Amino acid sequence: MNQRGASRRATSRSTSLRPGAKLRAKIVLVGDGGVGKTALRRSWLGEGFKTEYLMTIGADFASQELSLYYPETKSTYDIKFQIWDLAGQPRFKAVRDLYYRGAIGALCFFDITNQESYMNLVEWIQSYWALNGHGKMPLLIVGSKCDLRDNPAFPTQVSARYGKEYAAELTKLLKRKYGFEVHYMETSAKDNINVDEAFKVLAREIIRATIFQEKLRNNRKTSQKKMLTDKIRSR
Ligand SMILES: Nc1nc2c(ncn2[C@@H]2O[C@H](COP(=O)(O)OP(=O)(O)OP(=O)(O)O)[C@@H](O)[C@H]2O)c(=O)[nH]1
Ligand SMILES: [Mg+2]
Repeated sequence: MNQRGASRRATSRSTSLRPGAKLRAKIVLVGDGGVGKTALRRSWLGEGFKTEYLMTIGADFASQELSLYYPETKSTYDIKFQIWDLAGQPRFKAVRDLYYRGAIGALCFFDITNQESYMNLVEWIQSYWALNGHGKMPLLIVGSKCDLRDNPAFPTQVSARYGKEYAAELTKLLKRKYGFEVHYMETSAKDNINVDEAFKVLAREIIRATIFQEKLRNNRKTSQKKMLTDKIRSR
């Protein structure tokens, strides 16, 4: 994918969220090389599972729509995900960094059989927030390849507790100010476990954050208006 294509799509962000209107949401899939980002994307799009590893070069693009009922507003929202599946191998860093701009959601992966990929998660999250142009935006922590959980061929594993605690810590830091929660989910592209759910949970948090930001903007506008009216009255 060329850079012009990347930046053109990066700017396509719908700022208001109305039931019936389509929310275009650019999302990125990030995490170390080989953690299973492409496999999960392919599985969600119904493209099947491949056992051989074909690393992503730079980034791959796909789009997919989903409708989600959001109980808090009793409304259904249509979301068009523009999915940027970024290359995780270190050699692609420079080109990869160009693709974050405009992203309002991320699936941040580690492989449950690879402790280093868990340790590196923090850097992936930092890059996403630093380079998307909007700051601290929603994300889901994905513990991938859960079909290998407790498989004796993979003796070093990251326990679910680590994923859950990490997500809970981030939620504590972010929820009050940014309005969304961070969840942890274990997935398997191979056995189709939690594939739809991962994208749905991310969609829900993007909706939650967007509604929260809209409320903040409206409250700010109302209090500015009130200040102005009070000033005029007091003259
Ligand atoms: N057992 C198992 N293997 C998986 C799963 N997901 C991916 N794999 C395997 O892990 C390897 C890497 O998967 P990819 O999806 O290409 O990894 P990636 O994160 O896209 O890697 P980069 O493109 O290099 O960043 C492949 O051999 C896949 O078959 C899974 O859910 N279970
Ligand atoms: Mg890939």
